[in-house]
Amino acid sequence: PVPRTVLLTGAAGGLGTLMRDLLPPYGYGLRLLDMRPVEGAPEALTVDLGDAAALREAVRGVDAIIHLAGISLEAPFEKILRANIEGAYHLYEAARQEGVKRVVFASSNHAVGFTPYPKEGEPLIPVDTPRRPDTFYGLSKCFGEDLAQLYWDQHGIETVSVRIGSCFPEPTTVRMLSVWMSPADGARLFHAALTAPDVGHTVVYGSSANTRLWWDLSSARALGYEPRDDSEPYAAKLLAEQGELDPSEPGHAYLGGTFVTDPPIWPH
Ligand code: NAI
Ligand code: 15L
Repeated sequence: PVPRTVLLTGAAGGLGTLMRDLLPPYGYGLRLLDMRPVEGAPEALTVDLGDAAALREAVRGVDAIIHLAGISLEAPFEKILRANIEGAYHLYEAARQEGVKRVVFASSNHAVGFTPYPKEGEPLIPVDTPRRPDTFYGLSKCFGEDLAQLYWDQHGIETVSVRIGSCFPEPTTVRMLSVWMSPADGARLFHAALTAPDVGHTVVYGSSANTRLWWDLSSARALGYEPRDDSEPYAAKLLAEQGELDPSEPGHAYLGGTFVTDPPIWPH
């Protein structure tokens, strides 16, 4: 069945703001949630992932959940623990108690960020490559993926864990030429993740069909995802400005880019 009412957590964030515009044309009615007010949406639920009772109320009656809320950069472990680890647990508990059977989980490339990216002629990185988180942030995404697997095995709640590359309107770095997911492709992938039958717990990489792609999109395509965008039109300008990646520099050598050496810190 095609889910119609979808809870979008993290609706005030960058990706949430993009998806609020891009998903309704597919026919979804979105219920918005964030700990911050959502601009232009006074009806949005202002709920912290730490508030289990409020979360349970928020998921009541929805057909599916897109879980974007959480700390999206590196932070002290205690903060990551509360927002991303305990927060994801509260969300899955709410889903279990209210009978919600499909979740799309915003995982991240940083769950495997310490994986060297493939050099020319080497195979693309598969989804079952060993976890190599590059930060406490990436580690929390590993936890989220395992939590999703547990709730599938134990409770029959299905999840697509999307290891998102970089979903922004345009690629702005040479690394992003390989990991960019255009917002329109992001919406295509979330739509596929919401509607594909029998996903159990499926892990996919989230990116466009980039010429310089580093990872294998076949598990995403198996859901029916057909990416239409490619970062290549941005390549000449970005390479002229920034030069080629130099894999002898640690901040250039891995999937996670500078997260491995100098991660951006969550400002809140
Ligand atoms: P963002 O930081 O712009 O948005 C995250 C939202 O979550 C914020 O609006 C924040 O208020 C909310 N939030 C944080 N802690 C919360 C809590 N305890 N309770 C309720 N809400 C809370 O991040 P962005 O870029 O929109 O990313 C969304 C999700 O996708 C995140 O989980 C991030 O880790 C993941 N992701 C995003 C990528 C991207 O390229 N944008 C790449 C890989 C993963
Ligand atoms: C992420 O996981 C972050 O949430 C996002 O802000 C970007 O930094 C992205 O990864 C990336 O790797 O570019």
